[in-house]
Amino acid sequence: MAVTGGYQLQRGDKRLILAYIFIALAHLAVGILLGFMQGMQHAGIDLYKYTFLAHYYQGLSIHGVYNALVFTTFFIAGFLHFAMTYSLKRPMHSTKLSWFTFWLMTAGLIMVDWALLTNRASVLYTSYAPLQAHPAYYIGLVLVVVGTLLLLANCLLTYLGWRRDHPGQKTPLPAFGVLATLIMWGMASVGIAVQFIFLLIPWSLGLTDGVDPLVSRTLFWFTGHPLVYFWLLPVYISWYFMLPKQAGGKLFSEPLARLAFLLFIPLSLPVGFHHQFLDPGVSTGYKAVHAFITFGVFMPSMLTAFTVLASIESGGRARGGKGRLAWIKSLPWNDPSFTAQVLAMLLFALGGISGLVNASFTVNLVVHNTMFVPGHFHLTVGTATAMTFMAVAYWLVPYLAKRKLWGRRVALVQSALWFVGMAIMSRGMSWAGLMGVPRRTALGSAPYVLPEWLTAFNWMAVGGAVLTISGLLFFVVLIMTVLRGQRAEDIEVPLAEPLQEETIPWYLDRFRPWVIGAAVLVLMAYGPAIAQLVSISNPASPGFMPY
Ligand code: HAS
Repeated sequence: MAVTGGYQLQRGDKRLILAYIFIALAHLAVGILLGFMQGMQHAGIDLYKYTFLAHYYQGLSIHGVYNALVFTTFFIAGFLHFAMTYSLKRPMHSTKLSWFTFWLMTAGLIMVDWALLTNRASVLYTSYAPLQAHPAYYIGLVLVVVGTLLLLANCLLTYLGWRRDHPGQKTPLPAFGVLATLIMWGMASVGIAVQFIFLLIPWSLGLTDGVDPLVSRTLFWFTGHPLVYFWLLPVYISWYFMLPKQAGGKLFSEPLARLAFLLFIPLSLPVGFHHQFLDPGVSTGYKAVHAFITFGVFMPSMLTAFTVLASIESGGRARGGKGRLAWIKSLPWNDPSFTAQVLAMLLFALGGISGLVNASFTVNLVVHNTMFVPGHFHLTVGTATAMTFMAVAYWLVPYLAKRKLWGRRVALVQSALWFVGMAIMSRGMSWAGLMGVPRRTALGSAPYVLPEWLTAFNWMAVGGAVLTISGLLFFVVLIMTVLRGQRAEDIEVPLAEPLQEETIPWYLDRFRPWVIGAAVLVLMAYGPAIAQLVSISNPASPGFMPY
């Protein structure tokens, strides 16, 4: 099935997508800089005293929120808007709703920015109570999340319109991926909606006296784990439906691709207790259930590893590559967008393995709350997601700005540096974690640092410095592309076709059975445990702002 081709996006859509990407990248720039300062702090060099930041924890909160929440969410909103309209070859159902969504999210973001930059929300990106932030921070985040739900509504309406006009046709693949991502996220967001609206906002406004930290954390992780798949599924949209074309090949299996996206709907949700293996108040039985389902959600990523690799191989062979492995040489390694994504995959394989270490109930005792966990998530969200979004920006920004990519070689060097920097930094973090080094700690000024930790800290600092140079190069390439890139009207949008035309069973093109399955699984895996937590809840903790 030819996915699509040659559709011209409306000017308003292009502007909107560019605006989302601009906000995402502006926040990423600040986030990267703060990451560098953290790395230096761990190596004993305090750069905070030269800034307006009050302390390490303010910097860490901004770093986490900007990189993990703002960069991702705004980039995803722009990219999904693009993938939806381009693959269905029609504008969104409501242009007014699209712009309202953007402005609502931006208004929320301004509140979040204000609270973070003025040290009123140094509660780290997990918003753990009883650390308390200014109400503006919580309300701002709620507005951003409501924006993503409005995007879901607009995409669903657009899809229904498309279905009416194309009876009996299969949903084009990128749009299918967009819907799977947003439907999963819509269900996942229930946890933080309840946490923020009924617990944290009234508490921060002084309308309630206290909050129960355990109930609050449980609701957070109800959303918090699926949130990582909200960061990952747009990456898979690129790896499955775009990257094969960039490799010069085709999507190896359409049914497997659809199955992987659909499996994430039921399997991403009931796994939040794997972040709480060490928390009291939740029975071992429920923790074990979540551990098993976590091994289940590993599967669609394994499907992805094999399907995407086979699709890339089809590209290598189509370009004349032969032999068992010699085809790898024929791949378009001079294309920074392609190369960056393959490098991201290589590190993501390690990120997946470290995820299994985390998920293994008893082994989690060794790594929980240590630097091992940041070692894991810099290989996943910091590499698979961030590097793929950079790679997407390398063709999407030229397409939207109608300019050729400036500095192809610089972009290649940038991608290689991100790979090397992340490999070094995550290696240092994982190693430190296994020695018991705590995460979320100003280690550079901690009195208990052991001499044997120092080499790992230096790895973290060196990796962080390499990443900062890479980040700088990324922005140079994009800014120069917009300002100096050669004008071009014919920038190609890479959309891959399946290797062979196949009949797709109805359940691989419909979401309802998977949504019902997800709801049942969530009720079974979470219902009694949450009821128990609420029944013993003691909402007595006042807020603390220790910084
Ligand atoms: Fe995770 C903690 C388990 C995936 C992000 N995770 C975190 C935190 C973050 C995060 C941010 O069970 C910290 C939260 C906090 O602040 O406390 N995670 C997993 C598991 C997976 C997983 C089992 N995590 C992700 C992804 C993330 C992410 C994806 C962001 C995008 N994670 C955990 C657990 C914890 C946790 C526990 C809690 C730890 C604790 O104690 O606090 C799986 O979904 C991973 C599946 C991945 C794979 C890899 C597939 C590989 C592919 C590429 C291969 C292609 C190749 C091609 C090699 C199975 C698809 C090469 C090509 C050539 C041409 C050669």
